[in-house]
Amino acid sequence: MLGWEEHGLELVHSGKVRELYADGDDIIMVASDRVSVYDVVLPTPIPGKGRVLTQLSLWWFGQLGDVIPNHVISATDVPAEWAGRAIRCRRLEMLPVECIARGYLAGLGLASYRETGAISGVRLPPGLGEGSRLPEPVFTPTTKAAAGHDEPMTFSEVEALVGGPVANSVRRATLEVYRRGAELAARRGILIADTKLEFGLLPDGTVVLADEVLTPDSSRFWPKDVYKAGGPQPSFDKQFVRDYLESIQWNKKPPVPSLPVDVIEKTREKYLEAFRRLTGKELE
Ligand code: Q0Z
Repeated sequence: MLGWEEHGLELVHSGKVRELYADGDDIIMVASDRVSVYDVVLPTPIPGKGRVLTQLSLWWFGQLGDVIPNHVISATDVPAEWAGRAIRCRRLEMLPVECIARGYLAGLGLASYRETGAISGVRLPPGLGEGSRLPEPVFTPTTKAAAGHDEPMTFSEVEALVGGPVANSVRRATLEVYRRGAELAARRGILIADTKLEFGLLPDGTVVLADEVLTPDSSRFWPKDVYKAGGPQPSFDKQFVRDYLESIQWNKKPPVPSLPVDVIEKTREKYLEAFRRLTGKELE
């Protein structure tokens, strides 16, 4: 039974903080206000987060239109209840690779470097540490594991999976999107340490940039003014949440604590600040 406000679309995928619906030949990607930290979703939403991240992604797609075509059909032709936080997209045949570019050492990239001196088969110079800036950005693809954690892939493995030409296309596009994004962001006070992109194919084989782009959910955003290599960096967007969860000594097991109003409000303001700094616009 559908209420007056309901869309009746088929849910095709539900992620931690987003949903994907089918609408005829299109898909509609909907960002919620949910926030995930330490791999869990908090019971407290951050009001407006879904709208900010959706509008930021749309802005980047526009900026990057000369690097690669994208899946966006319309930011406005979506059910009214999702206005501002949903995108109507071309439905693509998604590539089974998470395309990651890294410009700084953190997370899985750091772990891999410590073990082997390399990431995804790319040898790095000795002496780097947590938070170090890399001599140049590196393409560090991973598998898309259905369950459990994504595993690093070498470029040869990507070639074997999707073919040489498509592998070359996604590597070039991933590095160019990262370079352009990180350079613009740094001029505006945000370091983008790494970013994860997803690509898909149109029926004619064209490689298209999909999913979300250069948002704080798909990338590590660090405040540039306090950046100092040699240890962990604070998160631009989620640091108030992390600090709060540390302060109450949460054991990282359910039940997941809710957030106090001042933490919600300060975090909401960080998402808005990221949007304003990067785009130079106020959110409509
Ligand atoms: C995106 C994802 C989300 C959960 C599949 N244009 C497209 N065509 C076909 N499939 C996708 C896209 Cl973007 C697609 N994801 C990631 C998004 C919720 C998972 F909103 N998975």
